[in-house]
Amino acid sequence: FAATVLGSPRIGPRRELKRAVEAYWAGRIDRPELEDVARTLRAQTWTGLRDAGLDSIPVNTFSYYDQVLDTAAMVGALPPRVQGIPDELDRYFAAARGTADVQPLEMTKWFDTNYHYLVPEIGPDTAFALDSSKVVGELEEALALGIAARPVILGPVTFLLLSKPVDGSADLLDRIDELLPLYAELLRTLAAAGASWVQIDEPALVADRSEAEIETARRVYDRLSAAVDRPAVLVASYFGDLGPALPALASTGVEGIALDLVAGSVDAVAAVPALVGKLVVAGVVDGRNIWRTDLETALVALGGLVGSAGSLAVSTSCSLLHVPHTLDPETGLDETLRSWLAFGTEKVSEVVTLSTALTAGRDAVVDALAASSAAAASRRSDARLRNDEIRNRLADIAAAGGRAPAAERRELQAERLELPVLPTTTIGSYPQTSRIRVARAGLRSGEISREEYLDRMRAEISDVVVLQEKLGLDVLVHGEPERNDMVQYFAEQLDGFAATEFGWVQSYGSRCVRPPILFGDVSRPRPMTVAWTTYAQSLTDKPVKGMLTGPVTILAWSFVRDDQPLADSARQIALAIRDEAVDLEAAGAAIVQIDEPALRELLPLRAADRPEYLDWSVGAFRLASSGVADSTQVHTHLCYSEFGEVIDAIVGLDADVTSIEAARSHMEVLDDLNAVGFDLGVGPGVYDIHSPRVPGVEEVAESLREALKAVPAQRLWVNPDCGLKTRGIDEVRASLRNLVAAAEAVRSEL
Ligand code: THG
Ligand code: ZN
Repeated sequence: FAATVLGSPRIGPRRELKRAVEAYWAGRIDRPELEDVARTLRAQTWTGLRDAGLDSIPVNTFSYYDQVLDTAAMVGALPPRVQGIPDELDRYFAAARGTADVQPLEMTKWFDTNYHYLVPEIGPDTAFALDSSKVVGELEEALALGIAARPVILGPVTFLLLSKPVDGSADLLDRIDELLPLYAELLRTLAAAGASWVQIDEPALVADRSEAEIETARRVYDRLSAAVDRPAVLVASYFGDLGPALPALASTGVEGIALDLVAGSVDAVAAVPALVGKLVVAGVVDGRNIWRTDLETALVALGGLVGSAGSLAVSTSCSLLHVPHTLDPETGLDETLRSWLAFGTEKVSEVVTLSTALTAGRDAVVDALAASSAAAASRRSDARLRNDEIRNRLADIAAAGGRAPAAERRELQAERLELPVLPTTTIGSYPQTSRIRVARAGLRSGEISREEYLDRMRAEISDVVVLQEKLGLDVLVHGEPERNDMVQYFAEQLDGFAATEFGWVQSYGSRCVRPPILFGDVSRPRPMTVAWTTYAQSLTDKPVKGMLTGPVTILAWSFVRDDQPLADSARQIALAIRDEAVDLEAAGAAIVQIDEPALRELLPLRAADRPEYLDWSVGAFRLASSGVADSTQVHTHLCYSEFGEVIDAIVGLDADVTSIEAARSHMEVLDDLNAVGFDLGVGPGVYDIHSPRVPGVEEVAESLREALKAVPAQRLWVNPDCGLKTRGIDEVRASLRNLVAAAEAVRSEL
């Protein structure tokens, strides 16, 4: 084949799947209705890809929740605690979301994206067994529609590397020989059902892998390609270069290898002679960003591959799961900006154009090439890409000094704030109630005026402040009713960013985000949060924290410029956040919190690239946080539990107080921080906000006593482990009451 994509968005152009799945969970629709929505979406996706001109179409990229969970179900590796649930779909959703009696699987980030997959648990008792019904079902469904379907499955190496060993299991890759026969049988079944190609995804091979792991991958694909009665095998890599895994895969009998030529480079290909016998699927169209491809540049890259590959197909760099469905309904975007963009559908057209250029010659696509070049030229020359005032300010600040040493700051802040030992606080957001959602929708539809909306938000803030005073918390927040998604909220107010109306991207399960588009130099036309914080402060004598999102997180959750280093974009955002922090301080805030929950997420997949990343990301945070006086306390919040790789960066942030998601692994994180000499304020979350369960007083107190073994009382803060926006108000009230009582109890023991 000559033109394909590695996968498609699946949530639906109007989030049809999200709505259907949530309706099914709520019991509002039954299973046949859910399946009907799913089948219709799949058919639309496939026929759309076919009609656009792709000659090989990925299937089984649909999922009711997550493709890694689908794979666990396919190989019989759902956790034992859900095995007793008789209905197969209920069992699947129980593993994904939990039930009253059953804990769900853990969720974690899919490589360096903002997509989350469910982490399969594999123990000594996991008995792998093939259930190919989903993938075969989708294949047959597509073939019946006359689609040239190519089933996509997650490869066994990546599946095991992403899974979590439980119950005493250790190196899961040792289990590969149990999985191999299942994959071989699956290939036979798919061939018998009519598949001529199968795509086996092995993205784990673009991260650092040991020689033994690469050798395992080679052996796996030697074995699978030696099987008879199988479709042609395309091993797909994405999110980086395969490095030493490329020659290993090329030495096997697989027919094709897909390469990410956006995150990776074409140079690697020429160095691997064995590729001349294979189909190289060239991922030259960026599958995870929204820029229109410069087709001339892509043609040069493709040209560079011609002698090195047996044959060549054009594709996206990865699945289009990470971009919105289509640019079509985005009528609100500035025309010029719109002409620079390509979402899912538009990227498919680019793939077809490039493929046509290769097979039929440039003349067949001159108009498309000219349009692409014109868009690229328009983007390059747009005045919004360069704001010299901002660039000059950044150059000046680089020379300016930072904050005083932490110990000096601590004294100044203690004097100013007069907080008790073990101060209590919350992370920032309070429940997004239906009242808040109704008001936001009303403002959008024009049903209520801007003034009315502001009044209602002030009423929410007032409620939250009164609640916190009643509970006896020491450091208050305004509750963030005005923010739906924090990144969207800031991006909407910064120049250099654009927002979409329908640009939803799946984040996990039925949950979606609408990443803003960072297209130009960033500046802040006016304060973004000051009025809300000031209003909250006017209602209380307790300190109210100003709440900001950090530059790295804003960057990580946006579609970013690809015409300058991420580090440069980060510094521009940091400057805007710095200005906001300074304005908050000038308006009276004694504490400013700058959250960086995504600091870990952007960590490069290859260790060699990490020092540079940590350097600029920490630098951006410090730029954002060092404009305020030494007497103003800077807080930050980080919310993931795997701190290992960024532990030094946490020290580097130099925030006066760091709250972390650690309800489950409390002591480990504190010990790790101690080990690297961290001696600033720390608030290890004392209860898990991801569960509706209300923690008891004694339970929280015990957690604090544990923490006090690792951290002196003078440095310890008491807080939940994350924002409260997804919780119900009654749970929050009860949980925080217990949190305050526990802090009081432990204080009295000191
Ligand atoms: N914002 C953004 N990215 C994120 C998070 C975020 N990535 C990591 C983590 N947080 C993901 N968590 C969620 C949690 C909830 C939702 C999305 C991602 C969610 N979304 C609404 C939905 O799908 O119905 C839509 C929200 C909206 O209206 O904007 O509930 O916090 N950028
Ligand atoms: Zn958090």
